[in-house]
Amino acid sequence: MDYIKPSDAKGLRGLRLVLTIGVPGPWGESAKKMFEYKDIDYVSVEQHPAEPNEDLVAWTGVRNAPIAVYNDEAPKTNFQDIVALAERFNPEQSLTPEGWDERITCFGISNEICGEGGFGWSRRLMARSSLRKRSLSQRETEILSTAPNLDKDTMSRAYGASESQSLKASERVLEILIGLGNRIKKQKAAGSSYFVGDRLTSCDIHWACFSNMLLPLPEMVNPMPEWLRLSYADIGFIKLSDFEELLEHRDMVFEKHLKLPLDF
Ligand SMILES: N[C@@H](CCC(=O)N[C@@H](CS)C(=O)NCC(=O)O)C(=O)O
Repeated sequence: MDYIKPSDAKGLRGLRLVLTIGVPGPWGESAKKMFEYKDIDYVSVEQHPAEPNEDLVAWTGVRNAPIAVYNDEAPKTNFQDIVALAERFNPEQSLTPEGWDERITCFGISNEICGEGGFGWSRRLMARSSLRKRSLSQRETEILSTAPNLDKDTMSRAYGASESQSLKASERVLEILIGLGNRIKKQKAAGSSYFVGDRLTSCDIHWACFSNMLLPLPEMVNPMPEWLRLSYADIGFIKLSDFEELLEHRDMVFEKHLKLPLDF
């Protein structure tokens, strides 16, 4: 993927999407896939993980990614605002259910996946502790030694959590996976392969992109750094075999609706 610098993006018009360079950040991938699905063009702007990104902050007021900036509008960083922007640009290929109940369910599911305290957020909390707690094989130690020296202070300042949230991160992840798994089983029994109704909506894309933090997509379609793959795949006491339907769902979503390989 070609990126431009924030200082160059600032003077442009149209849609500029700030993304973390070199990694499939789940929030960023979801934003990218929503725009791709709807054939909405954007210019990719670089954000460097765990760094101060001063030029980005000077332009948008925000240090991390994704950030969607359209013309002179306020930068959009929240997953829900990014879906709304994509819907505005291409309402025909809608990713939002029409019915009231279905819409609330769709955004509720996305909030469980992408919201503060949700799946991605809690997986990040797990990652901060789990790899350090268990003993690593020699191969794992070698792989982790290739990880860049990310500024841990910047990250813990950026993504604060209470002590109980940190302690309960794995349980919260499990709760969400069980909820999502039950939902997809119910939908399948009613004849649908999607989380809501009988067609693709934004929460399906959110799950497909965030599922990388349960089981990363294979190297061939997802050439992410090995150290990050190790961290994304480290799910502690959670058993992958309990969530086969969720992995089948993401494979179906990528196969039918989204482009692979991932490009970051
Ligand atoms: N603002 C997003 C969450 C963004 C987020 O957590 N971004 C992470 C992962 S994609 C990131 O930028 N990490 C790199 C960094 O913080 O430097 C939302 O609320 O939907």
